[in-house]
Formats: sequence, C-alpha cells, structure tokens
Amino acid sequence: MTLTLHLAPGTIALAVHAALEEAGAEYELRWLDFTAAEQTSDAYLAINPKGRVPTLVTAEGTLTETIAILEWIAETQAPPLMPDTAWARARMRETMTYLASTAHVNHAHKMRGHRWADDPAAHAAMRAKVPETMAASARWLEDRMEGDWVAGSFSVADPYLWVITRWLDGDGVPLADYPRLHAFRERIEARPAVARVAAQH
Ligand SMILES: N[C@@H](CCC(=O)N[C@@H](CS)C(=O)NCC(=O)O)C(=O)O
Repeated sequence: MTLTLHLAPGTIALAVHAALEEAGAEYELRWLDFTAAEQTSDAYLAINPKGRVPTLVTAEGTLTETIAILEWIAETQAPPLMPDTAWARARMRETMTYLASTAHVNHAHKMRGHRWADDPAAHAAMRAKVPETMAASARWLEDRMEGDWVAGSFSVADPYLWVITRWLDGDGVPLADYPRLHAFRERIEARPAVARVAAQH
C-alpha cells in the first residue's frame, strides 16, 4: 500500500515529506488548507482527532507525531535514515525530542496562543516572547551541531532540524547569526531530495 501523508505547506509535516523523499518511499500527499481551517474539518478529524499535521496512513494503520513517524520511516524504508550506533541514535533522539518538546512549542506561541490562554493580551505577550525563546533554542541547536549532520551520518533528525531552521527568521531570530545552523541549512537544501520537496512548500 502506498503511504499517504497529510500535510500543510511549511509546517513540521515538511520534515516527514523530506524524509519520505530521501528514503525513496512510495507515497502520496493530501494537502490541507490551514487558511480554511481544514485541519478542524470532520473529515480530517476522523483521520487524526488531534487536528494536527503530520499524519501518515500506512498499511499497518495511521500514525501521528513527527518523531514517531520519522523513526518508523527510518526503520522501514531503504536506505535506513538511522545512525548505526546506540550512542548516535540516542543523540539523534536527544535532538528530535528537544525539537518537538521545546523548539516547536516555542514557535507555536507566535500563532497558536489560543491553546494556552483565552485573553488576547496573553496571546500578545506570548507572541512577544517568541524571538527570545526561539533564540535560546537556536543557541542550543547551534552548540549541539558537531559535524555536518545531527547524529554523525544523515538521519531523519536532519529534515526535522531543517524545518525549524526555516522558521527562525520568521520568528525574529536571524539564521545568519548562527553559522553552523546556517551552513547546515545550505548543506541540506543542496541534497536533491530535499530540494525537490522544498520546491513544493
Ligand atoms: N506534537 C505534534 C505537533 C504537530 C503540530 O502541532 N503541527 C502543527 C503544524 S506545524 C499543526 O498541525 N497545527 C494545526 C493547528 O494548530 O490547528 C508533532 O510533533 O507532530
């Protein structure tokens, strides 16, 4: 069965799109229109009740959560986008967990403050804090980059980090201030699979 990825342009689902393309997987795309709040439609909530992307529909069932999907791709597709030592895999997961639990959540405070508060003044306060919290994330990620890729060899953590680097300028954090992250973004965008995917977002 062909895999089906539900996604929206520029979102974290782009990491899964890039990983599928890197893996040479057979997949089809179902684009959601966030401007029309399609992620909250009954049809989509029947697929993913969380109303978020990415969602990957596989022969075994439906999978959500970027880390889980990326690791599943890394384990089931060829070439395996997973480092070959336990230490490198732990480092890969260390970064992916940070991206999901901290960097992505910091970013969400810009547009999605309604998840945490109802008061418009609180939304504005959350939005104002984003350049500071995303700069802290960029600093940790910059210091964390030891080589060309997150975990030694190219892995599914790299498309994930790539999407976050694409968000930084829009979050008020100049990517150019972080030389390793800046070079990483240029390096990953030079990969043919990543370039093919980037052109669609
Ligand atoms: N924990 C989820 C978060 C997914 C998520 O929040 N995706 C955003 C796009 S970057 C989304 O679907 N937002 C839709 C909304 O908040 O309505 C993951 O890592 O996959």
